[in-house]
Amino acid sequence: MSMYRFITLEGGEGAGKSTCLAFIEQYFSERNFPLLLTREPGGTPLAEEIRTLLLSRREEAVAPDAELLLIFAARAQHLAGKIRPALARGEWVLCDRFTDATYAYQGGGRGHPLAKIAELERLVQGDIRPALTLLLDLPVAQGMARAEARSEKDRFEVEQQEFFERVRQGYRERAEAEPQRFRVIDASQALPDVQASIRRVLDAWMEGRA
Ligand code: T5A
Repeated sequence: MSMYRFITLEGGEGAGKSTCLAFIEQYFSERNFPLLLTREPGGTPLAEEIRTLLLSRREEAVAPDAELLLIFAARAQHLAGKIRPALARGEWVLCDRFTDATYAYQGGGRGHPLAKIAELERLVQGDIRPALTLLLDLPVAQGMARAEARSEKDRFEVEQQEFFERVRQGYRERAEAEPQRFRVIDASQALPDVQASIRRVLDAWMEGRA
C-alpha cells in the first residue's frame, strides 16, 4: 500500500484548519484527484461516537489514560473502516488531525510520556504513518482570539493558555524531529497568504507523484 497519498493537517486552537480544509479539498477537485476527506477523533460512525464522548464536558473527571485509549480506539476503527481501504484503492486521504495531535495534546498538553504514545501508535497503526503533514502554526494568544468567536467550548477548548503553549511546543518538536514529513505553515498570516503557502507545498508534493 502506497503511503505518499496519506496527508494530515494539524494545528492548535484557532489555527484555521477548517478554513484550510475546504481550500485543500478544492485543490484536489480542480485536478480530479479522488480525495477522502476525514477527521480525528472520528471518521466512522463508531469513531464519531467516541469523539462525542471525548469532547463533551462532564462532571466526572476523565482519567488521562482513559482519554488516551479512547483516542486510539477511535483511531483503530477509523484506520480499519476508512483510511486503510481508501489508501488500498489508491485514493488520496486528507485527515484533519491524526497521531501528531495525540503527541501534542496528550503528550505535550496532558504530560503523557511520549514513549507510551509511541507504543500505542505501533500497536494500533502498524506501519501506517502520514507521508506529509501540514502544521498550521501561530502564537497561542492569536489562535485563542480567533477561536473565541465560537459559541460553546468543548472539553479541550476550556483549557488555559499554558496548556495550549505546551500543545504548540509539542507540535513544533514533532516538526523539528521529522522535517522530511512536516511542512510548517505560518498560520498567523492573512488567509490568502496561508492558502498560497499551502498551494506551494501541495504543488511541490504532487510533482511527479500524482
Ligand atoms: N484531539 C484530537 C486530541 O486531544 N488528541 C488527538 O489525538 C486528536 C486527533 C477536536 C479536539 O480534539 C483534540 C484536539 C481538539 O481540541 P478539532 O475539532 O479538529 O479537534 O479541533 P479544533 O481546534 O476545534 O478545530 P477547528 O477546525 O474547529 O478550528 P480551527 O482550526 O481553529 O479553525 P477555523 O477554520 O474554525 O478558524 C477559526 C476562526 O479563525 C478564522 C476563521 O474564519 C474562524 O473564524 N480564521 C482566520 N482569521 C484570520 N486569518 C486567518 N488566516 C484565518 N484562518 C481562519
